[in-house]
Amino acid sequence: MADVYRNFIGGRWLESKTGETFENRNPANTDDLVGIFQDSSAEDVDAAISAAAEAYKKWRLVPAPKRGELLYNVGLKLLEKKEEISQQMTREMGKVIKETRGDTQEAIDMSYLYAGEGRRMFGHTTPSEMENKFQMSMRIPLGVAGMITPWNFPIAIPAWKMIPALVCGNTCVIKPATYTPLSVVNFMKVFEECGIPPGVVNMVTGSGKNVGEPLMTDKRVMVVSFTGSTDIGRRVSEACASDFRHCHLEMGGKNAIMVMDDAKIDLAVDGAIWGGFGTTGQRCTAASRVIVHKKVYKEFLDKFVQRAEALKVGNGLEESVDMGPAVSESQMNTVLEYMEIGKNTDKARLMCGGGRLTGGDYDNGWFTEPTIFADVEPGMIIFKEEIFGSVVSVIPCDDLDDAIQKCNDTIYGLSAAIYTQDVNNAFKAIRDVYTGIFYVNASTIGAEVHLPFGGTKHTGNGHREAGVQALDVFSEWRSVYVDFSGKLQRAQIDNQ
Ligand code: UN1
Repeated sequence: MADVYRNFIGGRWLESKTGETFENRNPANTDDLVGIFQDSSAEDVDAAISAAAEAYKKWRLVPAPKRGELLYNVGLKLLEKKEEISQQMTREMGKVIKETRGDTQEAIDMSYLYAGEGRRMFGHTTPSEMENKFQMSMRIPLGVAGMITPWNFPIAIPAWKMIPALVCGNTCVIKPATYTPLSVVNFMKVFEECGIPPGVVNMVTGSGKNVGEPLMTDKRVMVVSFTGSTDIGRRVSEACASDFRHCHLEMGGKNAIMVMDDAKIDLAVDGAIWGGFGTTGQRCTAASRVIVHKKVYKEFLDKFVQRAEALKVGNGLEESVDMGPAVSESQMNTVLEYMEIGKNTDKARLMCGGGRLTGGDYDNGWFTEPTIFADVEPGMIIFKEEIFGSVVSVIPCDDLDDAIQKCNDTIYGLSAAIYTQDVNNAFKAIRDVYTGIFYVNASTIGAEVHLPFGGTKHTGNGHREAGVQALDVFSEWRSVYVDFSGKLQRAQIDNQ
């Protein structure tokens, strides 16, 4: 019998008031029941928000360096449990163990980075235009912060959101993705073991409709941080708009690698394989388009296809496996549909893959083939839409200008990359590609926690997570004027 996991509310592990549960199964082997989780409702969300609101009264007054120390301990504890957490993550999500170790490491990095931020969180002091007057700006917390997180980075993304929120003095209610609640349960246990006060972090599992919706609409939740689809992001934005509550949105991508005629082709192929098929293509930053200069198009394509065909697909717990399954049956079906669209509607040239992997152990999981379409053109559906699976489109281009134009020809703006040996090409692309993240001679994936993460256009709403910039999501500015002149001093008037 699989373990039953409960919600974490006010420092206690509680069953949902609904009495309902849902199953979480291993996408590489659906006979493997990972756990049973609470199928919660608005009532549970209400309890979690109440606990967070109560805990906020004290947590906001804990000195930020102390909050930072706790987060440092969270990092140490995550490190201690890294292997166990990563193994369980592969089991519930499917991506290969090397990558889940990276996912856990990203949460550790974030904890260390923000532990230090507890002693910084810089404001400004400025001279006054008056005599005997002091002024400064400082960050203040918002209150209860709500987090709605995706399944593709089951602990890294919760850490990107919760760690900065906590250091700023907010308290948190998180709704994990229904495919990956165990990783967030593990995260909550780490907080608990590090002695976080009851109610400072809370977790409610369940569906978007029954948990996500009440969380985003509750007026006590002062900021909602969401990562997921553009459609749900729009809904979060609308839910917060009427009360002017803050929201931070991190949504889709249709990221491109540009390969110029002077590129090191083998290096570019490495990047296209890693960016296209790493995490089974289920990254917001996945390299789902590769735009290749016509002079090296054939050479690149031949090598790329050869490498994709050699990828070992299977259960991500086996160290030698390169690519795991899709996270779920429905995600697999979406990807299979795009493969059909590529073949039949877009009529792109299928170079390899194009379907589901079947036979033997594959029949127990949601495995798709590494798939490459060539001669893809702007206007085709597979050029435009985010697929979130093991499908890469290769697009020919005439020169750098054409490549940049095609790279920018998308409603999204998360990540992009260029492979070139020409520094002029590289800087022109850095300037003219309109994305939040850009790589030179590296793939579209691989962001580090101390730089801002996020995108332009339909990818985001102007915010960034990670980096020092995440502080802006989870705090507000207060400007403070201290007049020690003992008399009325009127700004803009008395100093003229
Ligand atoms: C995502 O693409 O969904 O940049 C997150 C990376 C990781 C995070 C990716 N550090 O590849």
